[in-house]
Amino acid sequence: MKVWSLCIIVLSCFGAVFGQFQLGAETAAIAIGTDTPTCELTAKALEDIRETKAKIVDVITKLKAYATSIGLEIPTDEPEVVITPEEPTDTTETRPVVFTNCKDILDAGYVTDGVYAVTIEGYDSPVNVYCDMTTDFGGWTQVFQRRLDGSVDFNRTFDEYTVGFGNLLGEFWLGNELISTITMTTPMELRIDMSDFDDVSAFAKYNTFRLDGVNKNFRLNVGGYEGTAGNSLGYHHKSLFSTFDSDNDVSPTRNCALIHNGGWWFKNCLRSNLNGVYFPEGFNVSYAEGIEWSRFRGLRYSLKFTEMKIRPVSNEI
Ligand SMILES: [Ca+2]
Repeated sequence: MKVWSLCIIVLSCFGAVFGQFQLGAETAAIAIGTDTPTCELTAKALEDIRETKAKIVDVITKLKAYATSIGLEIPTDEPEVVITPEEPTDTTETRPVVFTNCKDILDAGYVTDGVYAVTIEGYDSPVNVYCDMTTDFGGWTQVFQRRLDGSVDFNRTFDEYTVGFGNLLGEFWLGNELISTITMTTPMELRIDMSDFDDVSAFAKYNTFRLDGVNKNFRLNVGGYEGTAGNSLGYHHKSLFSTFDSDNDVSPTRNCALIHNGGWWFKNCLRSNLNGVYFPEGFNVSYAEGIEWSRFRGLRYSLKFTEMKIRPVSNEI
């Protein structure tokens, strides 16, 4: 009711002033002689004001009644506050989620093999990797090598192996720099799956796998073998990565990568090389020029399929 009260006060003041002028100077006594001039109304003037105010209030009351009778809403000074309920939280909203490896993604409920984006320490933007979510209870982070049809040339330079090449959905090498960063950041285990052209499959697992940085030529640190394919990588432990244009093997007379057609951690050449030339089924492979894993099919047989993949050592199924 403050609006109406305000009107009343305003009109009352108007009435008071009007009354003063109407009453004239004889009804007002002006006190002069004080520091602060004051105006005092006589008792009669106050009575006139009260009567005027009562009349105004009466008029206002009648106006309100009339307004109500014709359906006009009379505003109050305590307006109804309409509380708009907050929009319900949309729980289906897609929020950016940061995953650092395929195991995290698997734990979040993504169970399908495929390409996912992960954040890698030292990289400004997410990196696409291929996650094998199904082999050996899943969570095999970052498949970093695949051979399956010979569509990609693996006889590449050191720099190309450093940054990676190929197609994540086909044949590829993820890149030594990335593999090194991942394995230097988080202890990883390695799994290698392979099969021959008779579709006989085998695997090799290593419970430690780490590549040193480029300043150490991506030196291989591998150990703790188990599997069905035989340990044909342990021989290369502590070997540097070599390509035809960067001979880092221990042979003073040979360039193993040049001889065997692909980049690998050659020591004094072969027990394995999964980055050799892809030969089709039935091709008569010469000694150790193809995709080789000596303990599985020997060094005169080039494999049909290989995948190299890693996941955190602490992975608990
Ligand atoms: Ca050499």
